[in-house]
Amino acid sequence: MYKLYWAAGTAALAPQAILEEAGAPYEIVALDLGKQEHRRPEYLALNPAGLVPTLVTDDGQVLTESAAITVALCERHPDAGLIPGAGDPARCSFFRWLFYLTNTVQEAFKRFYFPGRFSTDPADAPRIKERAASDLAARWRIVEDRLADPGPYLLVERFSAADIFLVMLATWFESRAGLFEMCPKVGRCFALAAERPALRRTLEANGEL
Ligand SMILES: N[C@@H](CCC(=O)N[C@@H](CS)C(=O)NCC(=O)O)C(=O)O
Repeated sequence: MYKLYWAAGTAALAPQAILEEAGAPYEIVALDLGKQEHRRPEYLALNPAGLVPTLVTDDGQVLTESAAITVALCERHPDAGLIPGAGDPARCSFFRWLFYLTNTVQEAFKRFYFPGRFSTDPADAPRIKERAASDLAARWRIVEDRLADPGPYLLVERFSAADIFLVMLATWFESRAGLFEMCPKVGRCFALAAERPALRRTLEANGEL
């Protein structure tokens, strides 16, 4: 049985959705970030960065980094069909978009929500946040262009875990309606993904539906 160290509305959503898609048994270990439970020594022993999520596999491997966990789960559950296999030309595209989302879109969210962490001078926070907001808009537009060409998914007709990652990040946008107005193809991808029972259950468990 997998153990997912989790908090609602965090980067644990994508791994949780993949576990649901795969029908893999898992136990949630809910962490209260407000109580700094992710900074306790027993959690830091698993995830030294003190961030959520962490996955402990059924054979005892400890995995961190939501995108890495995403790939590992997809490969451990190939029947779920969420990642193109070795030798499939769509695999490069899968990694391109998953890494773009985690390195570029997710990165800007961090500056947007935690601007104080990006300078030693608290007075810089408003400018850091302002810049992050414009970066987020520009970076989502690149996703939008991809989904318009022709979509509806990042791998065109094929739903994959990259779309699950997209859904997770879309839930973080300050105004979901605002994101979908700016990026209607992102809205279409989100709506299609949310029709999947596993995604629906996960979004509900995270208070996102
Ligand atoms: N790159 C990491 C980032 C994880 C991350 O930043 N998690 C946030 C929640 S979404 C967290 O644990 N925040 C608590 C904190 O920063 O103190 C991943 O994708 O797993």
